[in-house]
Amino acid sequence: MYDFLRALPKAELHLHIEGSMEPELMFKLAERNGVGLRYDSVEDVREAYDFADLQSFLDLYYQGMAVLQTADDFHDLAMDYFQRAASEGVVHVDLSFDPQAHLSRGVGMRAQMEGLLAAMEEARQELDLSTAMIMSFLRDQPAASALDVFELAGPWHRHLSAVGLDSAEAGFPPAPFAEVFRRARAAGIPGVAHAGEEGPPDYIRDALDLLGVIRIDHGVRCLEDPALVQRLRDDQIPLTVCPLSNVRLKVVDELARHPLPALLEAGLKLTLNSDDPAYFGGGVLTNFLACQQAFGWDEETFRQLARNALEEAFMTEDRRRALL
Ligand code: ES4
Ligand code: ZN
Repeated sequence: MYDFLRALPKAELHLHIEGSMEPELMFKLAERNGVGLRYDSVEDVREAYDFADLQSFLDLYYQGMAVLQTADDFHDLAMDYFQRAASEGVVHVDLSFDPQAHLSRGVGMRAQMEGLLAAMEEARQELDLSTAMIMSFLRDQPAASALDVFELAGPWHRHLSAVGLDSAEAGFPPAPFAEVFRRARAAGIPGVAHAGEEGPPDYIRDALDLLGVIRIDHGVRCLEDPALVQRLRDDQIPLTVCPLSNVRLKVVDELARHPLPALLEAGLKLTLNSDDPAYFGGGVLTNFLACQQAFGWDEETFRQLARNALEEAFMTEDRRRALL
């Protein structure tokens, strides 16, 4: 089964590039940029990754990214991840990033974009890995800030495959972001949003109705609302589920009790993703293997999950035909 899952062409649709920073790279960039870390060693960092909930993770996630300063840093971060992903049999990545988390530290949009776009081009040429960019807004910041960032990114809008919505969810509903998602759509840029991770099923419905998103990130709490499940199934709205993330952030207490089997049984269009692989214990292949262990799924189930991701990824139709 390992060989089968490794060889299966997989697409990653839910990946925060800042959450792919392994402690080794964090130390390397800290030294390169003269940034102090509150850890003495790589082992210290890994030991600190013991989270009670989403917020306790986000606190370390925003801290860790302080080492990212220059375009080269963003390039190296993305290439480091692309190489690992390719070695796990990942053929396509929809990469999310959080520009506000860098702008607020004085790191400009140009450095972020140029570094990430250079790595994406290198991945295409050297790893045969296709990629797409999702620019995410922080929902725990004012919606006016998201609008500013969308305008600031104007010169790079043609590089954006989607806009997203992430960060602390509970208490931060989608509604205030309707305007920025509308503006993106008017510019030909679709939306995706985290919803139903820690937040209630209503946030999933609002993301669909008020933001007009075409995919839901996480979405696992939809099961609390049967009418919503029916809608997600009828419309085959993709959910980008992140099994190991949900375990590490205590959305579920163990993988064997994850709602994935119930979500599958409900006929939903699911994909398996890593979210923040450096923080949650591994990449896409590790998530596939963990599900195999926990649920005993057969090859056909994994083939369908991988196929769902290739169908829903932001890629050219030529590339999709070649991969499907
Ligand atoms: C995130 Cl797991 C998760 N949820 C919400 N926002 C995020 N940003 C990075 N990882
Ligand atoms: Zn996420």
